[in-house]
Amino acid sequence: MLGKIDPVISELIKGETRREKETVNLIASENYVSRAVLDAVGSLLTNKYAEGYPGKRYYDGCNIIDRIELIARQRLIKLFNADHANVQPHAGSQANMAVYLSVLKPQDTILGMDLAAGGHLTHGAKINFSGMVFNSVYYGVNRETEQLDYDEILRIAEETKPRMIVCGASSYPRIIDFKKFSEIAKKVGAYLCADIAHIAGLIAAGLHPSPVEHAEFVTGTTHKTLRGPRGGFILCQSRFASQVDRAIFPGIQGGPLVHVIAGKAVAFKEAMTRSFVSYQKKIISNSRYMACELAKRNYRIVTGGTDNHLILIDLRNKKITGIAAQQILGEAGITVNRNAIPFDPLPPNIASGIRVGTAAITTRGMGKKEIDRIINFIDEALSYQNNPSQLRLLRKRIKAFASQFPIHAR
Ligand code: DSN
Repeated sequence: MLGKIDPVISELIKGETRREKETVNLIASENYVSRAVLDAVGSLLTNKYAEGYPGKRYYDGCNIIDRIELIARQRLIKLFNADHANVQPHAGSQANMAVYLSVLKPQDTILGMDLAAGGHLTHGAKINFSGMVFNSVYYGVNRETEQLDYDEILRIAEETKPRMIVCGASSYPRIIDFKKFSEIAKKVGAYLCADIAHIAGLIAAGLHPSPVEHAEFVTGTTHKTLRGPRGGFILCQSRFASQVDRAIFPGIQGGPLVHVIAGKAVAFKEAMTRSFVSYQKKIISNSRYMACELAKRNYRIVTGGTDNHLILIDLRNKKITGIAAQQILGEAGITVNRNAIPFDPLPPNIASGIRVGTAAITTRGMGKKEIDRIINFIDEALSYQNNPSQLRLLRKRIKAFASQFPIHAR
């Protein structure tokens, strides 16, 4: 039907499907959903307006939508053993915004991880609402270990007296000690918000410590390691439930995306299975193996390794910038993103490193054997900086390799 009505968009979707099949996706924040999630997201639930919450909607005809949202909420609560869940945030950014607005006033101080050290835009970057509305201050990582330094974070917290501390990261490959963050927050009288967007799947599977018992607020996205549709969520202690819900609606959002909420519910169900736990274990073992093998080829791995799904690679000894590596790997059919490394001498749009992740390739069923091949491909591609004809040949080989693996989670 789409092909008849809008052949242009139809062809573009087919093109993107081919691209996803024929390339190797190492973007740490991406994944492939199951057919079941796709079915829910592509359903006619997109037709329905449902401003409000189950039982308190501003539109009629929401009885079925209410059931869907309640199921999504209950599953999320069970998955993370939380008091209260809100499944309406359109993305992680809205989840963070709603948490801040639920208990803070403009100009209050928030202490978050510096974007340049691995934090996220919404953790107080000056170019983001979080740094415009609030007085944002930052912690980073230790110059020697390239890891979080909790004594230093305490020192900064005592000096800056934030109303809220935000922990969690976009490119941090190590375990985050949420308990220590909560002790720091308690010492300075701050709320703690843990943004688990990247590691939600690992936490759901019990493979990374959970922040739920330590933080008043937990935010996340559903589409990274959690392998659901694109979207956000909030977990909070019961005493903040109504403030958080009001901050989402009517605070910053109107009608929720009900088709996406249904997709989230399906993904939460999938995340409760034993096969999901095996999948998450495989993500970590693949990531550790990849970091080790890259190091053997003289790639400098930031922090010396990884505990989660992602690896940060410092390319300075390879005499190539992050942006150049991203471009050349992209041309070869390996998708990555350039990434600042801690204390990066280059600006973030150029960057000295790349970030790679194993969530997506693990969904496709890849393991050690395939990772060996991918590392060979990376090595080859980076050596073809001035050799477009070799790069084209390599692209064909990568296409043949990638096309053997399905792109739907099963
Ligand atoms: N853009 C996401 C990432 O790639 O990490 C964070 O929101």
